[in-house]
Amino acid sequence: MDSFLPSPDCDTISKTYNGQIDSHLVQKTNERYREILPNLPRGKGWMTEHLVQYQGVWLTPNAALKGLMWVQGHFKPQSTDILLASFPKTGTTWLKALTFATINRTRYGFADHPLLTTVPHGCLPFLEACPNDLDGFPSPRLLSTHIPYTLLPNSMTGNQSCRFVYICRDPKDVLVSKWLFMNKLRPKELAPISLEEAFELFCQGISHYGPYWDHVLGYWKASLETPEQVLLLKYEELKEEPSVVVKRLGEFLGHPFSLEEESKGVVEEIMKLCSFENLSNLGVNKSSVLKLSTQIIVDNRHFFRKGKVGDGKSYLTDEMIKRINEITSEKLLGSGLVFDS
Ligand code: PAP
Repeated sequence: MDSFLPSPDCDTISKTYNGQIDSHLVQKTNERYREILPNLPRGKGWMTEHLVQYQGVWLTPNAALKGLMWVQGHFKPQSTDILLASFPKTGTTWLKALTFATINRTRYGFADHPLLTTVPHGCLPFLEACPNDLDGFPSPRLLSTHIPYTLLPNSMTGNQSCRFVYICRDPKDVLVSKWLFMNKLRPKELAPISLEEAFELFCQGISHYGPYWDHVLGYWKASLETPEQVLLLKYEELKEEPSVVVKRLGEFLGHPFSLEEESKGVVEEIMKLCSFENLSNLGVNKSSVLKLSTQIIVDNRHFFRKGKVGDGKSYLTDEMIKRINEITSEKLLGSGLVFDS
């Protein structure tokens, strides 16, 4: 069990950069980081003061950029790795819970399951935060990432490489969820970011790991090209037919539910355990915290807000809805991917 619960906090990055793992590589990455940082385009940050644009994606200048550079340069993937990939606020927490429960369903009982005492983010490592602490992990390693598919090193993509489960969500719900969440994490000395401002930035693609549409399209195309390696799920379809999606997830991961399991209600047990109602009411998710970095500590309860489809629209004006829908149609045109609302 313990091996499944490494600290997912970004301090491990500092450990890396302090040279405890491979001082030569650390030094090289640090030098490269210091060299490129001043020349990167800057945009307004949601949680931090600024974001920087690196290889077309907007990142926090410290942990996210360093994490990406480290993964690109030095991560050693294994063909059995399972990556849960997402753009922030699209359903990551739920996907982590469902996948962790699905692949470990014969290992843990539902009455004393780790998810009852650990926030889903604490059940598996975040790749960008601890890429070096993963070597001793038993396979298959279950990891999570926010890195866009197109920026992953070749060693991680394509046939015979890692498998990815990607979750995406209607951009209006993502924007609003992200705006509310980021303002909670925004340091007190920075004025809160208004919805109008967040909307403009989001539409311009300036948000962590944005542009959102590029992020989604990268994984969508990969799911079409290599369906055995990349499974794309929508938050909305999970809401509508969770049991169908959980069964698909089990099959994709090579852990299909047997008829016996189905008749015993194992799929339903997993859905119940991972439901918004259950997780959001657990003591650990009501009152404990998750340390994302030395500066950023998040109350677990912030990962569980409403968990509804379409809630974003109640915050946005008609013009905002029209504009974001137009951008979405334009960006996804011809891709075959649609968001219905
Ligand atoms: P993260 O990027 O901080 O990990 P992520 O989990 O991707 O966030 O998304 C959070 C959203 O998922 C929240 O949506 P909301 O703001 O619109 O409410 C959160 O409420 C929702 N969520 C979290 N857990 C669940 C769950 N078990 N079932 C359904 N939705 C959930």
